[in-house]
Amino acid sequence: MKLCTIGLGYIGLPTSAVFAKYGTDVVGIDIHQSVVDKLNRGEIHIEEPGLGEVVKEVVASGKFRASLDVEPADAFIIAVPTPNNDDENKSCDLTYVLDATRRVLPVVQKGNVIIVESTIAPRTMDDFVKPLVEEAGFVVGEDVYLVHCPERVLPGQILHELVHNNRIVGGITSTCAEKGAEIYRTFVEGEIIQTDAKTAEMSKLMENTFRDVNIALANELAKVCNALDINVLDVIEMANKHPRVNLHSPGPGVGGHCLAVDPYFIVAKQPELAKIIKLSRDTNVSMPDYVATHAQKLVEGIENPKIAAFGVTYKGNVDDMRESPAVEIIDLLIERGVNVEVHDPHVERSISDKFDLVSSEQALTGADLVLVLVDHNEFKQLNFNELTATMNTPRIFDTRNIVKEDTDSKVEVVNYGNLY
Ligand code: SAJ
Repeated sequence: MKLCTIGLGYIGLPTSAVFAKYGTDVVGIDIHQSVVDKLNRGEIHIEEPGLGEVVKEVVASGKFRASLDVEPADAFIIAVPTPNNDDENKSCDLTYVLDATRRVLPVVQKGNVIIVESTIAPRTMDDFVKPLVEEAGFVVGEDVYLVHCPERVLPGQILHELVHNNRIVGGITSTCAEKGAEIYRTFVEGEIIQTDAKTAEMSKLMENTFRDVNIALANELAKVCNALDINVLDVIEMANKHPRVNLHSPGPGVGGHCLAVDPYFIVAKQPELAKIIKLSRDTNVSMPDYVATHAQKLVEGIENPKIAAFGVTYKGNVDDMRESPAVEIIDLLIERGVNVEVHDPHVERSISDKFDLVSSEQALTGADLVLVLVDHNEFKQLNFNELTATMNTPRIFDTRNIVKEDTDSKVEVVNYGNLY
């Protein structure tokens, strides 16, 4: 089988590499010449554990190559971004998905399978993608098989989850779903569940929405407990001893290109009905201001205070800064006139024009607060002696509850449990 993947980002690249590793001939398409060149040298442009080795191997074996131009193949996988539109309810911007479909159609032949893996608004396959394929003269389900197979892998564990997670394969017809399932059987060891396209679209969106709503509940609880002088972390620990309760962890906000984006796709389709989903988004969006305001309070009374912000990515042990609440918090503090120096061992260049990245030594020197914004492994064991020696005021505000207090040291650790 030959596969042509459109989009070589966080999903398209690992998916292409794994198909190639399992014997499929894969050509991956990207619009960036630099990405194509780098991949063809066997190097990668994103951070993901284990990915570098697999790409190197499949480029060397000739099973994978990258190109700017779409080529004929047996199957096509579209894995391009679906950002929010700039409208009131942040609806799903289908531009890249529809453009990719239009690019593929001129090389499509009878019997081919077209798969959209990008996360899309409910009914996108039926209402937007299918008509494009029909306009090109194909009968969907007879000439060409059209499928939505949403990606569900967790950044940081993509290679493992690609193989072991269950897959939902939503076909426009049941034959489409069967043809799609056949392709994923190449390497998927989890269950492959066949359904229709709109059920697959909504299931994917609800997975991320479920998590977003639960994190919003934890963040709301943190605010309520803080106002009532109750330790929220103890509350969560106690409540989670109940066999049917699983409170999530409060944090500095919800980032990444999934949870902070996808729930809006549902809200935009039914704004009058999707009320909890919208409110949860609002709660999570409010967290950066909450954290920035509390960080400012913690340095109140200090003349020209300096904050050392640790971490800019949307979560730990990744290099992805998309929708990162950490970036928003740092930008907010800088806009409010606070002196902030920023350190992140996983990132080379800041995406914000408001700050650059510095070494941890430089950030800590003369600082009055370490603001831990990301749960990178490197931040779990901060050197308390270094902190006491170099900081002006040895204090930490740990928004991720990862720093263990050292009672022998002079460093004060504040987290959501004792913020009140
Ligand atoms: N977060 C919290 N508290 C928590 C858990 C997470 O504040 O208790 C924050 C994280 O720090 C981060 C954000 O939420 O900012 C999202 O992180 P995540 O680890 O929950 O998820 P993502 O965005 O990395 O990946 C999600 C996954 N979806 C689910 O777990 C339901 C993944 O399986 C999907 O494939 C991915 O979205 C996607 O691409 O849609």
